[in-house]
Amino acid sequence: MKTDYKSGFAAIIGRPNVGKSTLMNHLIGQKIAITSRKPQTTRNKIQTVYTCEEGQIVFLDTPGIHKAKNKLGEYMVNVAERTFKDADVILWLVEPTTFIGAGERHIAEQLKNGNLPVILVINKVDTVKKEEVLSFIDAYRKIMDFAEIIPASALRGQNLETVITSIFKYLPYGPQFYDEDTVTDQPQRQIVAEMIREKALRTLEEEIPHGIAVTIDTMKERPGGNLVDIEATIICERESHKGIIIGKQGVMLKKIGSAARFEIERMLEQKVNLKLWVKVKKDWRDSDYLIKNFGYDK
Ligand code: GDP
Ligand code: K
Ligand code: MG
Repeated sequence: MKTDYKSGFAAIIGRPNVGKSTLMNHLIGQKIAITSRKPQTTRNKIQTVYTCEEGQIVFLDTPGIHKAKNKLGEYMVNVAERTFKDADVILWLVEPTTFIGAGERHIAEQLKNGNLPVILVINKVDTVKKEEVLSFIDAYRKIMDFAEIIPASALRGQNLETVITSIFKYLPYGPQFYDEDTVTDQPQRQIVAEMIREKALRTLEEEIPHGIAVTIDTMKERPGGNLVDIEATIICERESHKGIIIGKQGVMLKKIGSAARFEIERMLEQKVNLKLWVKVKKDWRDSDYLIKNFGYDK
């Protein structure tokens, strides 16, 4: 038995759209958390697992910390707070800037109370001049004591090895929690639902706000194992949204379906027959029952 093996939990925090999901996907080398240009894409606490010679890191992806406007918002804030408690180290992603707003200062205050080591990742440095990076580091250094400050680009994969090395520095010695083929503990259905939701958000662009959810109604492998039948429902808040999602003669829904099918087939390494439905459920975001029903209660 190895005695120098390390294992533990790293929580990824930071404002919506700072690149948390992109970073995690890149580290894991497989798409698990969905990404998009819209804020608050991530609703669930997703665990991904990174395994190497040195040990195992279990990543906790959190929804952005923000003020709750409805039940779903409240739920997302709660998940973020709970995730804090499970972590050994915190990975805080920020934008490359010298302007540190009230939101960041608020997060820093919370972290100071937490006693966990905080690794600051200044992400998206591919979008700024190299000479500027030092001034960002200086600006952030002033708001709290960080265990490490690492400039990186999640999108380009720049400096991510340093991120991994730094995380291991702060993990305890311990056993391997998951076997090395595991990349997530999320049920496959939930990942499939998230993939469909991502394609819907991307395809619809600015037309539909965040009021959509996806449920998987059936997911069954045909005998012989070379085809999976999936039926899923896109839930929206208004009749008018339903019309937009379906599109003229079903064109929009077809687009969403074929983009999603392509990605699901890649993940499952199987052919997929995907059927999509659209349903209206008013105010689903304010309903405890529906939030639970859609699997947002973990
Ligand atoms: P999250 O809300 O924090 O999970 O952010 P996402 O991972 O969904 O990323 C939001 C957007 O920022 C996406 O369009 C990403 O492609 C983009 N993004 C993430 N990391 C980087 C980066 O290092 N450089 C650049 N240029 N864009 C990035
Ligand atoms: K996002
Ligand atoms: Mg995300």
